[in-house]
Amino acid sequence: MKLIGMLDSPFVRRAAITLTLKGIPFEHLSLSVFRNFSEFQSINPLVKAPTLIGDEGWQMVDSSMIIDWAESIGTGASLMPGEPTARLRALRLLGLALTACEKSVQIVYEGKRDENHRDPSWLSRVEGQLASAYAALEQEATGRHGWLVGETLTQADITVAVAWGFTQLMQPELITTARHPALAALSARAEQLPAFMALPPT
Ligand SMILES: N[C@@H](CCC(=O)N[C@@H](CS)C(=O)NCC(=O)O)C(=O)O
Repeated sequence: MKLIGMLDSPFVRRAAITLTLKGIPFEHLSLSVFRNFSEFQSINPLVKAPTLIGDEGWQMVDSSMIIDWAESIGTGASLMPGEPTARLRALRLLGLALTACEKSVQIVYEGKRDENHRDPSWLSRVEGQLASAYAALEQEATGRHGWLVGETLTQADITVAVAWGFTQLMQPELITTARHPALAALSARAEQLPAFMALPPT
């Protein structure tokens, strides 16, 4: 099995960390959707990262689909709580964290445009959405002891920590540690886990 995409993508990184935690072996091909566009396209014409390629030749895109499948074939306890109240909380947090990832990525993409073609009003809208996602996540993380949903690591912790790390790499001036101490602490804790350390966002 091969996972294609760079670990500086939060979507690729959450998929890679999950595959690792679920004990699913994979080969990582660190191709950029920009710098390695042609090579990526020759493998998957969609040029979407992450792309998972099965030993039988099938391909799957989208980190949430890959994670869903990893849950069904992997070993060990599920990273998603089964109890409805805990599952609701995990899903709500995942929605916020994935929105944060999406908005951070949109800001990066806007920065790739020629300066004359950037849209300041669009950028300001996206920055506001990013700030709202992190404000909501900070509120959810404040005062939690243990992980975000109960005492064991869940997919919510993985995705929130990966989102935080990505935004800190890309827009640290917009989303500061000073205003998000609970998220910074959660992320620091997650980044100490062997699966996070083995898959740094570079
Ligand atoms: N919802 C998707 C988002 C994946 C995504 O947008 N990945 C970016 C890299 S960070 C990508 O493939 N960009 C190239 C493109 O959209 O053309 C997921 O969770 O996997």
